[in-house]
Amino acid sequence: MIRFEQTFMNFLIQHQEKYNRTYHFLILMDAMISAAKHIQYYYLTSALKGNLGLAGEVNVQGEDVMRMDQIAHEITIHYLRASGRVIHAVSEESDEIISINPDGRYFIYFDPLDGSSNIPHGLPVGFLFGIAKRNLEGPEDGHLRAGKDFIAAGMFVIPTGTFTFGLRGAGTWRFHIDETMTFVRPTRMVLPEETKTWELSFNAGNRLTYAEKVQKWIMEHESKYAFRYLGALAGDVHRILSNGGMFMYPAIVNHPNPKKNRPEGKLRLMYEGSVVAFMCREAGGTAVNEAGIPILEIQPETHHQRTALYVGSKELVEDIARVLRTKK
Ligand code: FDP
Repeated sequence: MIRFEQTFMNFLIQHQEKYNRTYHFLILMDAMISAAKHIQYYYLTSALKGNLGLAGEVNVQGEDVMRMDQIAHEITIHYLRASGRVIHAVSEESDEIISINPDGRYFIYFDPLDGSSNIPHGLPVGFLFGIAKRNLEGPEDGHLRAGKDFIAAGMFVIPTGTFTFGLRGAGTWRFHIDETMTFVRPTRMVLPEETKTWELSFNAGNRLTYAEKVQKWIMEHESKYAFRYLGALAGDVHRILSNGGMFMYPAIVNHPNPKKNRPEGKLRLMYEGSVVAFMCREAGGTAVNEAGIPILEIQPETHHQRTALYVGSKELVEDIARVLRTKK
């Protein structure tokens, strides 16, 4: 007997009235699901098509290779245009803010294929996005919204086929792709309080480049937790949401080559930091930057703004935040 599972769209319809989301939002989310499936399909077959290479290369058929992240960007913009619900989009793959429909109701901030070091291997990458509402009452003031103003945020892990989705006030939920490429079986994600599964996730090769107080915190705490690092934010945060613990990408301030320092952090605020911070908040966790300020409170000044990121279980993030807020 075939078991029919609850689909993502069905789940959204059920939550629609309760959380005051309109059919416009459903149409936008339908576009994002279509984009994700399309990217998933492309990614699964991209090694065969020679699309895992760098732009500028030529594949075995003598055709110009398009980078997978450019393909993913174009796919997403195509579906967003077709939906007609978005006024402006910010994409990791575009220097400029993309105007889509002057009558659109939403801003969307996305990274269509995050975790680029995994792409040449066909290993897991992420498609992350955050959604905010435009001001419908008066002239639109701007399009750079802090994470606290998001109404939803999500991440697809590609090609694993999982979709984690946070909806303001309604929690964070995980879906899995089935054999018909439908995202099904909502499972509510709540960060475990029990510490025995907690993990720490950071690029260990960078540890001597972190601020001394961050290095000290790591030395004092790391033996208590398992260490895991995939190198793709969506995959690493996927694990933290299930197992608890903390993902961090601290500021680089002690690099032997000072030109390689990144005091402002590496990850992007609008479509990486705020997205995972929003989902973590809805799952009972929190996130801060290098100054110990909550990520969701940071008002972006530019659309590709960077941030340091500490995200995960409240107790751990708040503990390191106390250290980050101290002078030394
Ligand atoms: P990548 O540079 O490979 O695209 O956003 C960038 C990101 O990946 C995140 O997905 C990932 O968490 C992090 O950077 C990995 O950076 P490192 O390779 O420096 O560890």
